[in-house]
Amino acid sequence: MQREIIGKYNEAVFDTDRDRALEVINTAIDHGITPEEIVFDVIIPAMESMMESISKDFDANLAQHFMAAQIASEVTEAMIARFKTPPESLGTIVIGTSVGDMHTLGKRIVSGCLRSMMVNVVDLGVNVKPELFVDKAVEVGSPVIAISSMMMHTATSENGCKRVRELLRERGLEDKIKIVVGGAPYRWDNELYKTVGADAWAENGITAGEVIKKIVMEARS
Ligand code: B12
Repeated sequence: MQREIIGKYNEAVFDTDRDRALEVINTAIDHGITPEEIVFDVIIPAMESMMESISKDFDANLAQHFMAAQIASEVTEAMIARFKTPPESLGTIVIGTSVGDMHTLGKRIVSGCLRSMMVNVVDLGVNVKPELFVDKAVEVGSPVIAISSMMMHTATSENGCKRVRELLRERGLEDKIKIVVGGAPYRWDNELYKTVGADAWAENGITAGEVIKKIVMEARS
């Protein structure tokens, strides 16, 4: 069943046929597949295989990338809203993309994973200024600032994670708030998180959830 759904969903996404993709997902839900399974076993692998084929197919254009990401994003949002409601929140964290970065999908998936792990998420959106990350983290008592960067220049920018680190240092918050980063550049260079001044990184939504939840739990004890 799962394989059939993945096949049909992939076909619809490659054809950038939004309605057909949603129909495949709705049928799967009717057959008892959970929203969590849809995101982790269908949407993410489909996105990965799309990325792989895009990197091989030089005719694929930006509009195609965008449409496919939009469909994945729309389905992900709808499924995340239906994830099992956590009985009790373990804590709250803030997340956003760094200045200049409009890529939303990875951040949404990380947020969804965290919510399903009982961690409350304040999503600051895209193009988030360093000051806002820090001010909001202080306001909501977040032990983690999670920064998503999908481009090398937004990951390494002086106005991104590096500036968040400076602000935490200036305000004496380094013991209370940890920085966790993620996105494509950190997968290309596993040591990059240190260069930009982060405390940790994670390569996908599930490991991101695990790394962040661990810090939240440590902050509680
Ligand atoms: C889809 C896409 C787009 C879509 C975005 C749609 C949207 N609403 O998000 C559109 C078409 C709009 C787009 C635009 C652009 N893009 Co683009 N895009 C991509 C693409 C193909 C996939 C990104 C994606 O959605 N991945 C799927 C998700 C599920 O994966 P993910 O984001 O990596 O997230 C996972 C992990 O990284 C991790 N994670 C993510 N965030 C976080 C945060 C934390 C805290 C943690 C712990 C973990 C974590 O968990 C996530 C879930 O598993 C990538 C190629 C690639 N290989 O990544 C290029 C890519 C990122 N784009 C790129 C570029 C250059 C651009 C543009 C500049 C193109 C242009 N000339 O206009 C613009 C920039 C717009 C801007 N200012 O941000 C380049 C960056 C190159 C570089 N060296 O920096 C890439 C790598 C393509 C390439 N090979 O050249 N893009």
